Amino acid sequence: MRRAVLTAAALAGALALAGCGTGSGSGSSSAKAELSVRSSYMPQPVSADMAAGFLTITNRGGAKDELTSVTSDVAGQVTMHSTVGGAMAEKTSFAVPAHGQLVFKSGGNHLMFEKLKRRPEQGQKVTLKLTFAKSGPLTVEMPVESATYNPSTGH
Ligand SMILES: [Cu+2]
Repeated sequence: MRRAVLTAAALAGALALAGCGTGSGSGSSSAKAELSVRSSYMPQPVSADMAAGFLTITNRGGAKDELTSVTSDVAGQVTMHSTVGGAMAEKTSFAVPAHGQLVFKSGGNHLMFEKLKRRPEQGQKVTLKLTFAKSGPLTVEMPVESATYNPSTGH
């Protein structure tokens, strides 16, 4: 009998705690993606009709998002590629994990600017628009660096 009472009390306590937890769950503003872009650059293209671009998208929010398309004023088309085992594959979207990063870097994921309208040169900037599944679009001013630029050394 005593045991049964204790169990009931413990249960009631657990329920009360659970109720408290859901009641204070109104602070749900962190449950969406908060995206920002850094470390963007385009190596000055060696070809007259195609260029590559790299950047890092950081998500400080508690929900994932998805990069679904990229457009640019200098290119007729921008495609997104992954590199797996040395071979590149075009992808229609890239996941941006919650509290994580989506990295485009030399030798890995990259953007391909196709059908160039002009040939970007070192010192110029290229404007990009990134479109996401949930978050609003982001505009990026991507600097054009030397053809052999290495972001870890800065040259
Ligand atoms: Cu590619």
